Amino acid sequence: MKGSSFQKAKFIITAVHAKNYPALKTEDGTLMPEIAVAGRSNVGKSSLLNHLFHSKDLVKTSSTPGKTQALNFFTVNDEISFCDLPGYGYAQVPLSVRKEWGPMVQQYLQKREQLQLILFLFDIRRTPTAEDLAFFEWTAHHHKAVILILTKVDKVTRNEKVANTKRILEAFDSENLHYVHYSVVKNLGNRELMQMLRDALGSHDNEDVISSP
Ligand SMILES: Nc1nc2c(ncn2[C@@H]2O[C@H](COP(=O)(O)OP(=O)(O)O)[C@@H](O)[C@H]2O)c(=O)[nH]1
Ligand SMILES: [Mg+2]
Repeated sequence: MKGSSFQKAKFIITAVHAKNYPALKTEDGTLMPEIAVAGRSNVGKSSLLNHLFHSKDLVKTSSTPGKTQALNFFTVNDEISFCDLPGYGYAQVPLSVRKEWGPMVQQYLQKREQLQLILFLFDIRRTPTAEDLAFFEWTAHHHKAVILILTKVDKVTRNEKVANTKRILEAFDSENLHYVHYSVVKNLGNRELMQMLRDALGSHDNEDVISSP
């Protein structure tokens, strides 16, 4: 990861099945390391990607949350790829559609060998439910590095921010969990997150550092 920001972001493809995932390669022919963005519907996944990409609408944000039931792939600088995962936990999505979510995301986590890092987004105003904890454990189970991104911090006071962060970290109960506070609206957390991404992908050669959850 050379630059300090993501220029030249491109939308590549929408896919549901592994056979349609794109094989994205850098100039020298190696697979691009991939970063997946995961979390509940409406938590701010697409907004975060647009913010990282300095783009207003490359990634569609949802006025009807939970509608996206597919994986969307992007590249930046022809160097790194991103996958915007479909969100879980939106009650108004029909059960038939919700049932497809698990196998789709599970398949991705299992099959995507170039997946290096999962950005797990969590709304700072919420308390983790059993569903959130199950999903979080699921990602850890696949031995991928995870960064917890606490989103929409512009919606809480300073005191709430401290108290909520403590409560959320306790609920996830994971040692060495890297986390960052984020607000797209107030432009907070971007620099810290970029540094964390650089650290995570920069240690590419060192399997131990990359794979420890
Ligand atoms: N206040 C505030 N709203 C946000 C922030 N990030 C996203 N949103 C809003 O949250 C809603 C869902 O965002 P979206 O990115 O579509 O969530 P996704 O379903 O996880 O992709 C939209 O109305 C966004 O404008 C943030 O940092 N602060
Ligand atoms: Mg979205």
